[in-house]
Amino acid sequence: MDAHYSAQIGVNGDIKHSLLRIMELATPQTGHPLRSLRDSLIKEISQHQDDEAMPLKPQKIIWDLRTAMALEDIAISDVGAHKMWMARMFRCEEPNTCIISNGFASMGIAVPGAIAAKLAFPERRVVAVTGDAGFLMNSQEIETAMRLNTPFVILIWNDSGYGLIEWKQMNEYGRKSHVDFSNPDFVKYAESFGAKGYRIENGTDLLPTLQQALADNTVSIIDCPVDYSENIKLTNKLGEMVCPV
Ligand SMILES: Cc1ncc(C[n+]2csc(CCOP(=O)(O)OP(=O)(O)O)c2C)c(N)n1
Ligand SMILES: [Mg+2]
Repeated sequence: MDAHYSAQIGVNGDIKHSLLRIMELATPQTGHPLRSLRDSLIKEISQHQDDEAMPLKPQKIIWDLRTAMALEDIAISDVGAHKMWMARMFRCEEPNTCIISNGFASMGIAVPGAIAAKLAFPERRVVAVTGDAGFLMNSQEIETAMRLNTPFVILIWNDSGYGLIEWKQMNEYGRKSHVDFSNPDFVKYAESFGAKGYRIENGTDLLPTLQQALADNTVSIIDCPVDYSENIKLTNKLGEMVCPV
């Protein structure tokens, strides 16, 4: 509960007991109240399926990711602007198939999270979806993954920056400060662990590269350039929806 969610009734109590009692008293929803929201999100993301722009737009990355992954496969999202897009647009059809570091929102969860997911569900394919900064926070765990033989894909959204922090700075101050950095060569970095590395060179490469990487029986790292100019466009669009004047 915070500024954006004002409760009509507050319930303090044991969570299990409270939920069971609420369940007894509440009337089930009829129909599908969230259907129109779901339909409009699907419509929005579908508009980007044939987008060939380079760097790739967040919506196109998510379209290709959803297309390449089976519904029972597991995506683990790190924390940053990519997480905002994943949470907003990644169609999650099965429970616990999109794991997101929320709450305290610690960066660096994606690679270790993918190892854990693969250990728990060896028969499913796993993708760690991560920003470049969050990836570099725990990328040493590629060694663990190689040693434990847990194959999965690491999809790095490369903007050479703290994308989410820049997004917040632009919203708040209209300029950015101290959020840019340079990256190592992620392909060579992957290879130095004995893993596989791929670099996306044009807008139509991501889907076939994801399909190839998902079929690799090792850790595969995809360096995918992202166009975060879409972030501010989304802020403006949402702003218009809330307050059309
Ligand atoms: C351990 C930790 N440090 C700092 C932060 C604050 N923080 C949230 S997002 C972010 C930038 C993320 O950058 P990157 O991983 O490149 O993702 P992008 O936003 O560019 O998609 C930072 C510094 C955090 N959530 N967790
Ligand atoms: Mg980044």
